[in-house]
Amino acid sequence: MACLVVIGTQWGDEGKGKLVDLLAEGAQAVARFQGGNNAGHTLVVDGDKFIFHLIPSGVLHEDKTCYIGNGVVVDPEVLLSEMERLEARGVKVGPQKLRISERAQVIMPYHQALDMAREKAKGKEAIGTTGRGIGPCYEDKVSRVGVRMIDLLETDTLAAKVEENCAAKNYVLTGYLNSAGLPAEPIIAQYLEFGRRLAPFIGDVAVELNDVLTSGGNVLMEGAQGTHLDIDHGTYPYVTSSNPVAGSACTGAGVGVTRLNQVWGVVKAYTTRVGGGPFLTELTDDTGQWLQKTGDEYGATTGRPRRCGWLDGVVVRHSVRLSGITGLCVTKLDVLTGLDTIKFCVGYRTAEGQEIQRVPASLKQLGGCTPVYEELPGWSEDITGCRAWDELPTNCRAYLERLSEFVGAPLAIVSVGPGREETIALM
Ligand code: 2SA
Ligand code: GDP
Ligand code: MG
Repeated sequence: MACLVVIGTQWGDEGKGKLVDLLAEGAQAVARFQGGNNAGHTLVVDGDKFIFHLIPSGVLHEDKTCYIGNGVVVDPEVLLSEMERLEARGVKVGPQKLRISERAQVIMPYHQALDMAREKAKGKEAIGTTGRGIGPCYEDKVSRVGVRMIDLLETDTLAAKVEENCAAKNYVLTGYLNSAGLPAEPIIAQYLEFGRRLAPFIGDVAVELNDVLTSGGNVLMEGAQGTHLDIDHGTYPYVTSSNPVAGSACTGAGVGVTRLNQVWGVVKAYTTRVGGGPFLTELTDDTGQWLQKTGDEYGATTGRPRRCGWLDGVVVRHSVRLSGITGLCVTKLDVLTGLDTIKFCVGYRTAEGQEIQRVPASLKQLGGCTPVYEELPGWSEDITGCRAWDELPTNCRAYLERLSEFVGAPLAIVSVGPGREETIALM
């Protein structure tokens, strides 16, 4: 393995959490490199369900160290409560187990206030964010006014930054967004207290991860969200504010490009999207509702129902290209059981009648496209007990083979249920 990056190839919620938990077995370290507590990564272990928002999905393995890289935006309150919830369930999360980059940006109360007030002001045009303050926090990072984890350990630095930021943010919140402003003092006191509690966990994650690799250890990089939510490569502006593509593992964890060996892309066997934005293969009919119900498609962070539709090969192929994906992990195949026919999108027909196999940057152009489908026969056999390729029904294998051929990447893993054991390894 050495350094394996696991990313989402669609609009998130492909099942990255399950895969990372499973693959963590062969790693010494598991690291998050982008996003924040907008993520909801679900694991089902021995029938017990865990949802992680900030803590990497390797945390249930006793002997693995989990890292939160510099590219992650950290809400310390959410992190501390996630740690407490884990401890209450018997999972110890000490400073040997969890390391947080001193360079990671901190989500502040004014980030969340801005996120929610802006979404409200946008009305019908809202992005459909998770309301966790992700966008405003990344904005401050790029504007060079952000608070970093290390600042929580320096009273003067923190006080100066919070005072300056509150003044600027309150101007916008009260002046433009018709919302309440936030006083600086209580925030400073609260965040110094968070810093005091998190101090033993804060360190130079880039150095520590490189040490693991240099000493021959394996590192698993855990992507959050999905490629089509990428701020550069996704359906902008209906995207998140980070880069979920594999290349971001380098900048977001402080590991050199030449250290990455493999990139595995997680593909849900159909497509879901939560929040606004284009979704060409969306089904607003009975089949869409059936997928939503059968797949239990609700946001793992906000509980919002996820929009559902057919698998879009153009979307996945775009992701294979952008991240240099070397293996596909196909999840939720079991959800498709019982459908007579399954549609697979292999192109977009533009308003002018031309067939294309790439995602146009213009939302206007994309909105004028209709999906071009291939129809494949479904299967009715229960596949949740399958543990080997040959045990899968012929039609099921044909669907997977067509996907792999179309997107140009080999199959690595097939997942037939949420549990760790409900998995077929092919690599
Ligand atoms: P944000 O909050 O600024 O990142 O929102 C911007 C867009 O990114 C989408 N987004 C997500 N899409 C799928 N899953 C996510 N995590 C949760 C989950 C989502 C939930 O695991 O189910 O619970 O609602 C996630 N996080 C961000 C978001 O919907 C916006 O379209
Ligand atoms: P992530 O954000 O990519 O980690 O995915 P989420 O946890 O948000 O959503 C994936 C959901 O699908 C979770 O509830 C998982 O437990 C579940 N899941 C993962 N793999 C499978 C699978 O193969 N079959 C079924 N039925 N559920 C799965
Ligand atoms: Mg999720």
